[in-house]
Amino acid sequence: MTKLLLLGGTTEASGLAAHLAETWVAEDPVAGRQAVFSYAGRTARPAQQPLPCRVGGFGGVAGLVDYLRREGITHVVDATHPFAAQMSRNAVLAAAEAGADLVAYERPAWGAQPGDSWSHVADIDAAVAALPDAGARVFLAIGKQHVAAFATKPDNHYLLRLVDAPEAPLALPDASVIVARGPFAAADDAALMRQHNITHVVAKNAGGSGAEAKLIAARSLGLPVVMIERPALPARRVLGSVPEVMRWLDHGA
Ligand code: 3Y8
Ligand code: NAP
Repeated sequence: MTKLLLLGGTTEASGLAAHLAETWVAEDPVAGRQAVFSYAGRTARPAQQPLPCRVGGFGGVAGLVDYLRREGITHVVDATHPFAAQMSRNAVLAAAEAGADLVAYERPAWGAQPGDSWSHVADIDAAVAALPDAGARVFLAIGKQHVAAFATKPDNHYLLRLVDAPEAPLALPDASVIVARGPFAAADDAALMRQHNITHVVAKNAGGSGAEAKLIAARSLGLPVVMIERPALPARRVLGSVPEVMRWLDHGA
């Protein structure tokens, strides 16, 4: 019996879930294979998945060990976002303790293309430091969890794109909000940036296609991008495609 926990929350995770449901789980009518999809519960209405789905934290490493043992999980695919560092660290430790096999399924980081003007920074605070002290018009598409960090530079205008409408007033005196869920299109992002006279874009090096539109738009408009590089993650096996994950699942390859 193979029972898989898929830690999701990205375009790639959704793609893998669709493949697993259509082929891998369906292929074995005696239910020798099961898969469950897991969301953190970060957004009000996470996208529907074609697999049984659980939402919410596990309760740290110990909680995840208990879950893995209780549910008889034999394999874990960490397909969380490259910035979901805490989840990835917990998953490596818990899988080792519970004796489950783990791989990460991750997209490559973006690299600057000709015509890009990127400045690479290590984290959110360094991104704030990289911005002008006043007068800039900044497109912030890094989620609501990190907005408060920019309050130390209140004399810029911030255009925020969030998955859910903010419940409380924003910590930024001069900001406007767009509520939208990716994946996004470059032409729409370019029109948005022109409409708001954006002068700077701040982005996480998410990789993949779902968050890339703003970079393509910035390039077409010749805008500078402050690129936040990925957090360091523990050593683990990283696969880059659905076929690689399926080979690993079926043959440990
Ligand atoms: C978890 C699951 C799909 C998945 C879509 C990807 C692409 C679109 C683009 C911009 C950038 C941002 C943000 C973003 C994108 C995909 C992918 C991606 C960036 C959902 C989703 C979950 C989340 C969480 C959410 C965060 C936030 C980040 C908005 C689902 C829709 C900015 C990251 O408090 C919060 O609101 C937290 C929001 C974490 C970043 C952050 O750190 O705050 N993603 N986004 C839900 C859960 O686990 O409970 O609902 O589908 C997934 C996607 N978001 O198949 O359609 O693959 O990354 N998501 C970033 O990458 O920069 C927006 O606006 O250009
Ligand atoms: P994080 O900081 O690494 O995780 C913090 C805690 O949230 C984890 O310790 C865990 O709680 C819980 N958690 C995270 N992902 C989970 C999952 N898939 N299933 C169950 N619990 C989960 O994570 P984050 O950066 O807040 O991201 C949360 C989710 O949003 C992730 O699934 C990620 O894929 C998705 N997402 C994040 C970003 C981003 O920029 N961070 C972008 C797009 C999508 P416990 O310790 O209690 O187990």
